[in-house]
Amino acid sequence: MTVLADDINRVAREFGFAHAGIASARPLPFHQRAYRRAVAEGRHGDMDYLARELDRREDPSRVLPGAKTVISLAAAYYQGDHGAPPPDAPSGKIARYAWGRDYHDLIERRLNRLKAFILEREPGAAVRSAVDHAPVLERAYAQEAGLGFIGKHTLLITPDQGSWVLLAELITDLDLACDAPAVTQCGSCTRCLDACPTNALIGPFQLDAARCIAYLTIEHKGDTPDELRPAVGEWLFGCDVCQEVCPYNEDREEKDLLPGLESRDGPGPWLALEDAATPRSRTAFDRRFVGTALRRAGGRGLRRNAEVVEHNLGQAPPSAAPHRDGTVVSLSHGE
Ligand code: B12
Ligand code: SF4
Ligand code: SF4
Repeated sequence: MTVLADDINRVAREFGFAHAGIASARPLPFHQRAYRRAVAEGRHGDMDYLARELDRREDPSRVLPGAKTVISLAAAYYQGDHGAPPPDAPSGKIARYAWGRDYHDLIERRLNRLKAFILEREPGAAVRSAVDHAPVLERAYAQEAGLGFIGKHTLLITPDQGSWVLLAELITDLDLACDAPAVTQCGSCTRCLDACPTNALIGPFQLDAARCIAYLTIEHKGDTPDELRPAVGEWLFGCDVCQEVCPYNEDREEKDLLPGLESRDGPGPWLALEDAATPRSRTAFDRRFVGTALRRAGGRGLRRNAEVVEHNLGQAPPSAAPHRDGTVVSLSHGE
């Protein structure tokens, strides 16, 4: 089905995706083993859902019976650097993927349009969409589909947008022509591992999520561990440090930005700490942050983060974060 595969690629770009590729839906034993090892070592923090239904997560045919191919899609979100913080109010940094509107709905809508296009051509086909929270090893299938390679910071790096892309998939029972897989090209570089403020990258391709600022500021429900608070620096929601230092992300320009992710449609690069820390009812919080990714942290989470950043702004920049075993390692990077 080469013609349909080519059409899917073309239409995906028309619908706003920066890249599309197709991989076989077979399980990927290398990634299965890496995933199981990470879960066995407790590297998923308290994101218990990652440890559930492992068989399902590792095999697309458990998500869609009869699955033959995974159409992997990447949406670009780079639109510059943070720039200086607003001069008028102490503020915290927002990770770039969250500057505009929440990507889930934006991508889901486009996935549905692409699905409708496929069903028009192949009315009997089974097609299931997935973005982020579906049980799919998104980076692994994207690499298989040739969209880019997984870097040592564990993220997918594309030739055009570097790692500044979000991923999504359509799993199908169609026997589409597959693309050639990409191979990792980090070489001897270790910039991301050296720069991670909390030493969350405990080895190449190994992330201890429980130490990652993205986890601590978005997914984690409890307090920020005392020993990691200084290293969180100014990050109020998410963290981009391992991507900022990556040579594959150097000199990026805004290109193929997914419509809706523009920072004018969301919080943008900085959020006033006072705004983040304002106590609000559930309804008032939802109203204030409606349509943005910041809702994921919840009111309590944002208040906790604002308190950490406020404390850090009054302190000298952190120079070291303790490893899991308690030893202190100097950082080459300082927030
Ligand atoms: C849970 C989760 C998190 C957790 C854990 C992150 C992680 N690396 O696992 C936390 C909250 C920390 C997080 C943070 C972020 N996340 Co997140 N996250 C997810 C989610 C929902 C599941 C990931 C997962 O399964 N983790 C499980 C563990 C076991 O995976 P892992 O340790 O990385 O192991 C894999 C690889 O490293 C690989 N591997 C292991 N060894 C080796 C060796 C070699 C040679 C190779 C090639 C590969 C390899 O095998 C494993 C299985 O594939 C995915 C969406 C999805 N369904 O995939 C998004 C996803 C990975 N996140 C995404 C983003 C954007 C982020 C942040 C950049 C957000 C931010 N700016 O704050 C940070 C980046 C932190 C980082 N360096 O990874 C994007 C990444 C896009 C991309 N370009 O790759 C995804 C794909 C969401 C999406 N739909 O776009 N995330
Ligand atoms: S997102 Fe930040 S804390 Fe997490 S691995 Fe990357 S640099 Fe480290
Ligand atoms: S910073 Fe270096 S090691 Fe890390 S992902 Fe980029 S190229 Fe790979």
